[in-house]
Amino acid sequence: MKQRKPNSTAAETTIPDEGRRRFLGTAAVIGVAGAGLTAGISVAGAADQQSGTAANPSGSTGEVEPGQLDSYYGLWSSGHAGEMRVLGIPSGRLLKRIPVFSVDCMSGWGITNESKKIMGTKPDGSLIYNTGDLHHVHASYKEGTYDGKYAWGNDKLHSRLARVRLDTMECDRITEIPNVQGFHGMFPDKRDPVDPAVNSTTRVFCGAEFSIPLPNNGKGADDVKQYGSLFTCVDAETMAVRWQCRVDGNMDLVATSFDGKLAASNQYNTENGVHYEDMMSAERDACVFFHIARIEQAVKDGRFKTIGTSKVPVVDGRKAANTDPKMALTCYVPVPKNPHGVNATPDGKYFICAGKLSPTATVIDLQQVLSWFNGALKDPRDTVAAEPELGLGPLHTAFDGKGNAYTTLFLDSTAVKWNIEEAIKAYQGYKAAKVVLDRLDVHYQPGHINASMSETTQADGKWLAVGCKFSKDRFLPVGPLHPENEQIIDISGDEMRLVHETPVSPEPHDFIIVKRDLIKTRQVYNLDDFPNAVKDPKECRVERHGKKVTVYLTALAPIFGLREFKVKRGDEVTIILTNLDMVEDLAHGFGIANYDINFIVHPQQTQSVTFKADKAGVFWCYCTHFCHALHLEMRSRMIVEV
Ligand code: RUQ
Ligand code: CUA
Ligand code: CA
Repeated sequence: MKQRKPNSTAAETTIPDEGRRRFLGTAAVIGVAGAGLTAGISVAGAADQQSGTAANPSGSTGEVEPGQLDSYYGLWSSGHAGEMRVLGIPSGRLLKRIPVFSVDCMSGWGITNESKKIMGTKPDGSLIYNTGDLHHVHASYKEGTYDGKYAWGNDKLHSRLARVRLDTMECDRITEIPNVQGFHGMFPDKRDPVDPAVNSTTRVFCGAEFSIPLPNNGKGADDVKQYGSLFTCVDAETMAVRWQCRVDGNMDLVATSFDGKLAASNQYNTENGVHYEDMMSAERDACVFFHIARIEQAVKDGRFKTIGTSKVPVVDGRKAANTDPKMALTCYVPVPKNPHGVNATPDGKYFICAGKLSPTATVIDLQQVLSWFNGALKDPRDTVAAEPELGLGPLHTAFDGKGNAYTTLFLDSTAVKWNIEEAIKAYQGYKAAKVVLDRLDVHYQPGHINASMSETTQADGKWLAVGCKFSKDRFLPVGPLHPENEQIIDISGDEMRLVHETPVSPEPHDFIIVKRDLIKTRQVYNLDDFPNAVKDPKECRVERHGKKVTVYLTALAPIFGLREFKVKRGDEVTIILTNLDMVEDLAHGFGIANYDINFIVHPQQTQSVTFKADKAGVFWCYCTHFCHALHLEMRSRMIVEV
């Protein structure tokens, strides 16, 4: 195992102490004016970031000194923990967990009416799904780089696409995709569509990994010919499903081109096998390309079907229906068997499909793919520009913006740095080509890999994160399941250098590393954004309509607007709570003893809960979130009368 010292990188600027004190001072003053004895928690970090002051990590070691800020946001998935996470990079510090598909009793996600509405409920008000499997995180783009608006995460378990607003870092929409299972790969447009006449909004493309009977209605389970999988396009703004494209084989990861013309997905099961031996039987699988403009034209022209009860147009992208390249919606490029990740190079020229069962990565030239679609190229295999041998178990690839690629080798437990143009020369027969530039042991069995700003026009070649699936001996053991290990690697020099590692709770898959000044967060909500806001403590009251009772409540440190409220056993109670505090970071919580109710409200935010008052008695409602010197005293009583 190589242990290397960090490359020396240019020292980044430090925020002067004086400036920092000023921020602290301002925050403290607002704190006093706004809420009396507030905890006076400093908000220097947010202030730095909002004002755009360049604070720094110490750069070369990846350690971020106490009081200093990271230079990148890491947006991390969590797999079957069902949440999105925010890490500071390069430190690897966990800054926030964003519940998405999972219920979270700190924030009240899945408990408040507002979050339940986003997650989806049954007629009785309970959640449709309590679980999810969030694999991939990608953020919205404008002109080839992140615009700081949204991040999306997929749910492989229930085939849902979730959107997180990056200003509040909270989930605001979830869409379930019809007629698919195992929705895995996902990637948004990297720029707005080329032809606004056909489509004027940004899209998110979603690949489905499992084939299912179409329609999946209990018939045809034994007839594999009825099975299929669909590639889905979701509107980034409305989050509505726009269209689907049926393919042969399955899909796995998804990539999009920088010009908005192409999307692709790697296929490991072109065999359409149901059992794993069948899925490995063919020597070659494929990377399937989608000609987006043609698909959208076909939808516009009415050349589609619908499946089952879904109204979403489904076009036919299967091989048999796409034999004429000039009309084809899809192009199947053969690649070695059972490939995995497919990634777009930041220069916009290539997609790289990692071999998984083959020790190679396949470099596909997008210009050549377009040539095939124009009829100028006969064999789809001729779109391949290179196929370097990298090592055992290539899974995912990241980029430094200097022409180099970094691929994880799952079986070798290494990250390999290689040069794309050299690989192309080698493929053309040039013997002296120097393809592999460096190898670094990682610990252990890496899956995803990503570099700072990797799949954008601003790929900056500074930091690489490698998501290691096993940490074995790297951390104190914590029972049967070890944490996973995110290793942070300095890629600013010729050699990769491991600078440190961060244990993470299982099980992250993919992640992106975004320059911090591209994301502008807000800390205080706007009262007017909540139609049900209780705008004044004087408006606090209890209203009854038959057995339905609504409690209008405010929180203003350190008191709730009602010291007590009375309901009757058997009532359906809705509590609407507005936090009237205006100070950054001054959240209040609301927990009702023995009633399984727990949520928080941010400054100027309104949240509500609805439940059945099925137990008589006195139940203390208390502020669960530390807010004030009198936080413990911040209480109300729910009196449930018989
Ligand atoms: S996958 S280890 Cu869910 Cu992204 Cu490749
Ligand atoms: Cu309000 Cu603690
Ligand atoms: Ca296969």
